[in-house]
Amino acid sequence: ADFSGMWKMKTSENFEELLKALGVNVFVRKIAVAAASRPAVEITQQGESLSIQTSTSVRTTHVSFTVGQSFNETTVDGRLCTSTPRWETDSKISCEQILHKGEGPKTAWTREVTNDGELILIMSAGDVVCTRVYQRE
Ligand code: R12
Repeated sequence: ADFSGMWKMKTSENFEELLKALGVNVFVRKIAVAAASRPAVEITQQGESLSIQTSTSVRTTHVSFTVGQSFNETTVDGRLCTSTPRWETDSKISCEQILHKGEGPKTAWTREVTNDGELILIMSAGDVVCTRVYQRE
């Protein structure tokens, strides 16, 4: 599947609940939720290698990885982790995260491009699942 493009978010469910499950305090949470309601996501892909830049007014992250190879990133609340991405289907990447330090709920994400050309990002922390749907700009 082709993840490349500039993506804009259409819907988001449970983002605040996700941050709450990660222990983000209410003050930071409100700011993060507001900022994350208007993200700009740019993905470039060459074969199995993806580069994903996610920009908001308070935080921008950039990850580059090859599916099948572990890499370092940060969890959505900014903690360093090792991530292991794999193909769940030929259009869905599933990634488990292991914290470098400390404890917290188990985190993971999946990114899938659907038949109708939407990008679905699912982030989880323990039992809490956040679903964000993007369309190409
Ligand atoms: C914290 C600090 C910050 C944030 C948090 C804790 C903000 C995080 C943001 C995340 C956005 C994620 C997106 C994901 C996506 C936009 C704004 C949570 C700044 O301690 O859609 O891919 C300092």
